[in-house]
Amino acid sequence: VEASVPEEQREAWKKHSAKEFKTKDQFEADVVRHIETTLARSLFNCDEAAAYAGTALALRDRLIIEWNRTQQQQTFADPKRVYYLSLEFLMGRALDNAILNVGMKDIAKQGLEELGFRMEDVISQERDAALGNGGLGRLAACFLDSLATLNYPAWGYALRYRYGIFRQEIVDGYQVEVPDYWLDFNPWEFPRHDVTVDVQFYGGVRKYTDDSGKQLSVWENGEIVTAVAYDAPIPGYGTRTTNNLRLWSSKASHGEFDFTKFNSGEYEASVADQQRAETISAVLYPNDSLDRGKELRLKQQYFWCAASLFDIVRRFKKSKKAWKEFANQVAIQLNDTHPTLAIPELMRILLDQESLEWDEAWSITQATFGYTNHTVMPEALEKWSVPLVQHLLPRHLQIIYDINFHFLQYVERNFPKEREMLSRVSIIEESEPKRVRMAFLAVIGSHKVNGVAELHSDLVRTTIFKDFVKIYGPDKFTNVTNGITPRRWLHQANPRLSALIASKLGGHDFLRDLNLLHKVEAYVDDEEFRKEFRAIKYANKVRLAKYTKEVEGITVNPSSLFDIQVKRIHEYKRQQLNIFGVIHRYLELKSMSPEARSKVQPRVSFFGGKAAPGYWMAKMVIHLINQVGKVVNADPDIGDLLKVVFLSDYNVSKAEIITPASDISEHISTAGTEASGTSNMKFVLNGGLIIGTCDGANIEITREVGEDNIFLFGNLAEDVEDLRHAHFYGDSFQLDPSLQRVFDTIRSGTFGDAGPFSGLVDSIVDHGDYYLVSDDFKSYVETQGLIDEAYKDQEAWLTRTITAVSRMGFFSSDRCIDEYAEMIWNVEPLPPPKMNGA
Ligand code: NBY
Repeated sequence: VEASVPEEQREAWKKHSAKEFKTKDQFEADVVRHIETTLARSLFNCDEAAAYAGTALALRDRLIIEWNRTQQQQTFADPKRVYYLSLEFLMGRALDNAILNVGMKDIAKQGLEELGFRMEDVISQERDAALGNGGLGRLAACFLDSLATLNYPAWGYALRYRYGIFRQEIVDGYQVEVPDYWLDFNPWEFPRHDVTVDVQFYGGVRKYTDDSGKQLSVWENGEIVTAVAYDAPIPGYGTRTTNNLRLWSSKASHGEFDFTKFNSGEYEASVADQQRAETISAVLYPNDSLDRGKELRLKQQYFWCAASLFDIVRRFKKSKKAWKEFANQVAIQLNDTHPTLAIPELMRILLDQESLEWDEAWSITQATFGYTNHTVMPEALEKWSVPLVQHLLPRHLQIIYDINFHFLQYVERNFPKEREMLSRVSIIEESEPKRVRMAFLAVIGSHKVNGVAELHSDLVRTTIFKDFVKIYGPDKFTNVTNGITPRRWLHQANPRLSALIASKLGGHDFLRDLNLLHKVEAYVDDEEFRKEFRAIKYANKVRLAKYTKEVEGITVNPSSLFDIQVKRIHEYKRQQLNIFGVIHRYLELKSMSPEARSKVQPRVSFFGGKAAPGYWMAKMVIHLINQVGKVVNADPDIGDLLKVVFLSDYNVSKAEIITPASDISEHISTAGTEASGTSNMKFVLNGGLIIGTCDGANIEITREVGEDNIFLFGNLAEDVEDLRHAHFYGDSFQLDPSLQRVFDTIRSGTFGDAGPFSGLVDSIVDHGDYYLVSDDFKSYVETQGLIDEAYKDQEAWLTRTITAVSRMGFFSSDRCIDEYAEMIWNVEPLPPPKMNGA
């Protein structure tokens, strides 16, 4: 390829090719140049926002050089690539990460100081890229970091939402949603106006016979919406590999607006067309575990799948390889069922456009896709109404029916005696209206299906996909326990702890090989190490206390035990169990003698998280937490013994402040409901312990850190069904007296009007307590008591936290990505690009 460019031209390009800054001076020069020329500002009107912009642009220049090289390198080498299809990437801030990954932390810090700015202040100017709801979206972001760090040739594909997850404000104790318009200034994205894909909706299917007499289908006469690519560089840590995250933005296919319509007086109609097209990528759906079946959501899914598949196929076709090579060049991972339409879309391309036979198309498709499941809860499993799919995607519905036909034939042949199985496993649910079971389509169209923690993967095999294990055999189903990137969740969030570990381990290698943390255990009795470890935890608590004062106006004592539960608000995650426990604690404190009170371990209960806007119960949980906080925090009897804080607008950048500050964090879902959890890993890695149920990755965390270093409580997953049954049919339902007292207190109006809380209490008392709050309440409260006692022995506590940190190596997303690469994708790393010159 190089040879096609004349020698002199190549020389000129080489000579003037962009140089990356290496020294502090060069860094400062780049920052100043951007502030002066790109932003048209000067020394005299450079505020922190401008300093951020200048710094980001300087860093961006560096990233782009490495990014271009990586992409060139990947184009030349043409290795098998991974495509991670996720409707969500919860990236958070990019600047700090970029500085770290190119190894310029010290230079940037000093450089900014010379220019008159503090690095922390500059970094905190950046808005979060919040294109996700919770764990699923953040997992995708951690995976991108690991893929680049491990030099895997990989792309992420998603939508460029104009509005990310809403900002949460708390007004009178209630959640209010505010739009998150985040694109005012986003230096990290590159519009590729030349990379577009026309995506079709609606229309009809016509059958025809081609020249060779072959029967073909064509989908035509639909509406066209154009997808425009926006790319963002994803730098790896300590490597030049810089991968690509491609986000699609929707616009009307005819550009600005339709002049024919405009000129014929249909100006409004023309603008409406344009707006309708742009609506597709306008907003992220804020539900984190509920399928609402909205047409616009299905449009988003198809728009994104179609644009991404077109792009992937276009790239493959450039290599001029035969179709049978496709799955040797392309691995596509489906992050939950949201991208399942990619399966019939690839079939459509292969059948209708490339004229492949069904069997060949199908084996290519199956070999290409892998599917990750993130939930076994029935209300979260996507099912699209058949009439809706018929209307929006008529050709895809045909293909889905054909896939189902072939599949059911296969089942019938192999399990002739099990006729009831056919309706159980059919992709089409025989409801009114009929519905497409996306999870079944994803299983059938993939070669591997994985859950995200061991218990979850077991449940996947024994509950929702039981029949499919029988049909395909057990090897199609596997587990890849989730992980987190230690770059963001240790080094960035907790630089001092990272430095302490580095000082003992002789460098930061553990950030690339987290198993090296095991060497920290040798320092568990080292007085100097312990002292610094303790000081770091305290400093992190002081930082959160300061934040709490500034932002929420609540004073908390950093010497208290910090108990934190931050995650999406959901009944299954049981923030209600936590707040009922807090109320119980409050009532106990109120009834104590001053003498008894003086022996109590002071505690701050922090909560944070967003409720889906239409999820009433979750919103009432937020309200209850805030109301309890109002009463408890103002009670002079209580003082520092108990404070209750709701941290509003929990997001990735706030998590970076919150996570390092916990003594205890809560992961208390009803057993069998939380697929994995990932914040549990973040908290322990930062020197906090867990109170948790035997659920999700808590189980593997226990295995790794040891039973003495985690506080488990509550019923087991295997008993949940019987317990639920007993709530409905058992004859002796007795509420624990202390929980009864909590409910009486709420009903009496102690925390304000009890009306809004009746649903919460009734769901437990009258409606079967589906999430088993009453069943676990006693053991929860007892375990919190054990924690109070344990915390009083500060030395023993410290030993536990250090030990736990040293045993967290397993939970790096690097380990996780290597497992995907080997078990599911069959891809190898590609050595990073060499840099010439500079
Ligand atoms: O995925 C979470 C799981 O609850 C958590 O246990 C796990 O650790 C994490 C990563 O594997 N799932 C999750 O965050 N799900 C969503 O955010 C989500 C978003 C949208 C929809 C469903 C679920 N949706 O149907 O639109």
